[in-house]
Amino acid sequence: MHRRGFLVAGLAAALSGSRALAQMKMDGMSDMDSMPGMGGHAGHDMGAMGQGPAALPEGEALRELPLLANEAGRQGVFKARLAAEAATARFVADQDTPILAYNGMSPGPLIEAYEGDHVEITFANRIAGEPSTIHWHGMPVPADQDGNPMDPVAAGADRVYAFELPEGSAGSYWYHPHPHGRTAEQVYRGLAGAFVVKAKADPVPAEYGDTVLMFTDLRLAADGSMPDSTMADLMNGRVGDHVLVNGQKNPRLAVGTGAKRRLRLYNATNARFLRLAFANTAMTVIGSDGGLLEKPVAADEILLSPAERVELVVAFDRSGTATLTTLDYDRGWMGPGRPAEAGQMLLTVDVSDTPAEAMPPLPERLRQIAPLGAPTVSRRLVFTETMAMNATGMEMGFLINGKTFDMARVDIVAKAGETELWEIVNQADMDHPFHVHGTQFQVIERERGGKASKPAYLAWKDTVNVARGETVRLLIRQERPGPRMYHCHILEHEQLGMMGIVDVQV
Ligand SMILES: [Cu+2]
Repeated sequence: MHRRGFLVAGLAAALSGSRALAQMKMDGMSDMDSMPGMGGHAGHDMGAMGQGPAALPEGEALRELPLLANEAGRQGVFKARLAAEAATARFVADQDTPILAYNGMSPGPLIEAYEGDHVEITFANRIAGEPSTIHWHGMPVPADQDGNPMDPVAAGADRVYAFELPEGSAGSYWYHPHPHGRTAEQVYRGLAGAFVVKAKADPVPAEYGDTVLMFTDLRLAADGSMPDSTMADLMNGRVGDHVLVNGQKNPRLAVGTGAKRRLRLYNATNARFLRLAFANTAMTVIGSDGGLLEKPVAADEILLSPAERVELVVAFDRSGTATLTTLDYDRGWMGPGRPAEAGQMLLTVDVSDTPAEAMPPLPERLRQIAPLGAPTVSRRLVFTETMAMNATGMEMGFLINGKTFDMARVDIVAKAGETELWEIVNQADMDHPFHVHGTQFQVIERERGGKASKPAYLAWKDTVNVARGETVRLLIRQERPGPRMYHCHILEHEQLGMMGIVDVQV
């Protein structure tokens, strides 16, 4: 409210032009009309059509993400080109869906490089009339190579991103656009890809394979197009009708009894919280955003908030069907139309009676993680929302320490190489997944309702969910100088201002 608030309509105009503004006003109205007791999905564009979401074909064989070819032709260098451009996808028979794609694909091609590699990727922005960038999410790259909103690549322009992958940086990273005011739309229209940095010596048996499962979220209008975002989408973050895995709805995988598979799960959705169970299997967490844990940890379920990743070893010891499904999770939904979180089938695994080839056991120790030592500085970041109805519409603001993002303002000055304690305090009514660029951090404590708890294990993270009413304390050390973004990774919230800049100085 007050001076910090936004008028949705004015905001929409600023973000996406006047065409989207009209759309937003209309959808906003229909949301409000349906407010009392209507269970309809606020995000839908279907009110006028009277139809539910389109049915997508299910049960195709799971496709592995195609690899981005390395054009360097010599050891220790990864060189390639990524073009962001308009493309067409076919999610439903006989309907073309205009999307955005990297090299014609959504999700984009899988980048696989090794610790110690020099990476050089030429980005060609071929999105008509829109700036873009490539942000290397979670990766230890220099500030001026990180595709932040201060370094846009104009429509039609090319730029080279170059960086080294340090020893010890093996992990499950990803890449996506981060242009000012356009990130949310470019991502939900299709721009996101996985970047796996492999270790030269990997303790996980090669027999388990190594498969990326990238979750994205799709909403289709009756004509096969992706509808513009509504007011409910801006408030809650855009949640679609279908969670896709590597671009497919509920694909199938076939394994023999006793098989173990290494799976890297990516939440690449704009705003969907994925609480996951894998029936008829045994799940073991072996890695987080920034690579392997010290030891494997058995898990019954996984909560992946937007932008988080987890590395699993899944054992298929019982023949029959094993399904990866979503469970209910209440992340605080504003207004009507809370989507059904539970019961989405993401992946179906057919476990045959035929025994799999013998699988070596997972080692008891995976690697050592040095705890970040005693902090020299403490900081407190308070997340709040302001929302109110007034005569002209809904006013809302997404704030960190009472402020919305200003590209020209440095919010925090930090010193390279120094450990800091960051306390992320969520005083808002929704969960907000907190992300920092340029480094990985270690969560040391969570506090909720006056009760503090330590995490069960040490892990490298670049994104952590901060539930409503919760405080998360983490240790963080930036090694490289330059400005870095920190923000909520519900991309609509980031876009509406829940972001700041930490300037790291030598
Ligand atoms: Cu948020």
